[in-house]
Amino acid sequence: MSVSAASMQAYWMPFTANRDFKKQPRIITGASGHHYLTEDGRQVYDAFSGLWTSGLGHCHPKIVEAVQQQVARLDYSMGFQASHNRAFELAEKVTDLAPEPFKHIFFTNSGSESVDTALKIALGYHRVRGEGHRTRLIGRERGYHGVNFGGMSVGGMSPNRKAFSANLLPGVDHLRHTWDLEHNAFSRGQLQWGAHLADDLERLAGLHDGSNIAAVIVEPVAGSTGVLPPPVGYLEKLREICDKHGILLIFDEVITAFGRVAEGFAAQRFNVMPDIITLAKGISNGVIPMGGVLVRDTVYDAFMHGPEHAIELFHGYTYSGHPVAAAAGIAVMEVYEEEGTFEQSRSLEGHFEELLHSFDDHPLVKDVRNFGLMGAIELHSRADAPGERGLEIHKRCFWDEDLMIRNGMDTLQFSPFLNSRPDDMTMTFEKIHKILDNLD
Ligand code: PXG
Repeated sequence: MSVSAASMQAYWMPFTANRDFKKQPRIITGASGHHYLTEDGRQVYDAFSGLWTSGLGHCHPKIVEAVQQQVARLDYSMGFQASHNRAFELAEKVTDLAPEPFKHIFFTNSGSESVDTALKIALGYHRVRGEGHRTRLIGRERGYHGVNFGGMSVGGMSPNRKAFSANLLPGVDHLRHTWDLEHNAFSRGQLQWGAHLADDLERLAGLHDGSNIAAVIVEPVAGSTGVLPPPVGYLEKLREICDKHGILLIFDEVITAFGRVAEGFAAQRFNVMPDIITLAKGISNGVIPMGGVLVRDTVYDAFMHGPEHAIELFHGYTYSGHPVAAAAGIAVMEVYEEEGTFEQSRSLEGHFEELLHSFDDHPLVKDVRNFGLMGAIELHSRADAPGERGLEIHKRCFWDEDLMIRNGMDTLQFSPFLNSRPDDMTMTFEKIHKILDNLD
């Protein structure tokens, strides 16, 4: 084994059952294109494209070269008070790709940082405009907005909140989630039922008075919770209620941006424009950690007042706009354009949907959901052992089928490459069928 027993103990792995993992570690030592290389020399097909991160595949030559060149030319420069060319170049490329009103981007290093940055920008925006009383933040049940205190507070995944319950931000409410088996089981694409669930925002505006609410944050398609597409008309309704009460609408597009739903941003796919967009993952194809917050002109302009020698937003990270991450991002944006990645992504949607829904009648399956190249198969849990069946499938995929998938408890999640070969997608689900057919 390439990892020593001592180093195995030294590393406390994130979001992993550490003791279970360390009994039979699943170690990756390389990657190329659509495969990982394992330490025992196997090629494992990656059906989750990293962690929703690597839509273009692993070690894309153009991105690798851009990173290699940049790290030798400028490894790091201060990002406060001075900066470097690459961050500005990437900012222009991303804002060019973004919907019309989004002309500015603040760089972060992860989705979690993007979310907390977005919440701070929203609070700061109201304050600079003389509406400092707008302090309440609204998230949604089953939402995932990362693991920092802001994102955890507006997030709605119970296990992530449980241990920190008393320390979450005050003044946060949650909209109801949109999952309802009675109305939406085995849905394909957007849900036909549930637009009215957006009225929950009107209820909260009535309860607190809309003038006290700073922002609402939602994932346009909820990802981590197991892919919950929005009901038809739901996002439009949220937009309408936000406008009525002067509330900022934040789309958390950490997963949905950069082609996952066949457009630069889900805002474009759904034709609903938020005020702030958070992003990460696909901005650098996962190659170097990076995230960002896109804001409308009106939001940026609101901060650009007061003495010009004064800092407008007291916020930033040592590595905001890191030159090597920015170089990766620039190469990634070029590849998206040169290879027609978002069109490729769209052309795969139908095949992906059919493959996922070939599980609709399986006795172990409770629900199947998909949107764009995001898919989930939710299984019935074993009595008294929620999550066990999902983890077992993940492990069988890895060891027996040379396949990497992700399970969130008993929900199997799929995030195919944006440039997948249709045959590989078919092979992926044939293997899943084989495993499910031989599982208790
Ligand atoms: N917002 C959203 C919508 C996300 O999906 C984050 C914020 C946090 O990003 P960082 O970079 O801080 O991890 C995420 C991350 C999964 C899975 O299995 C999802 C994420 C990360 C890891 C696994 O669904 N999303």
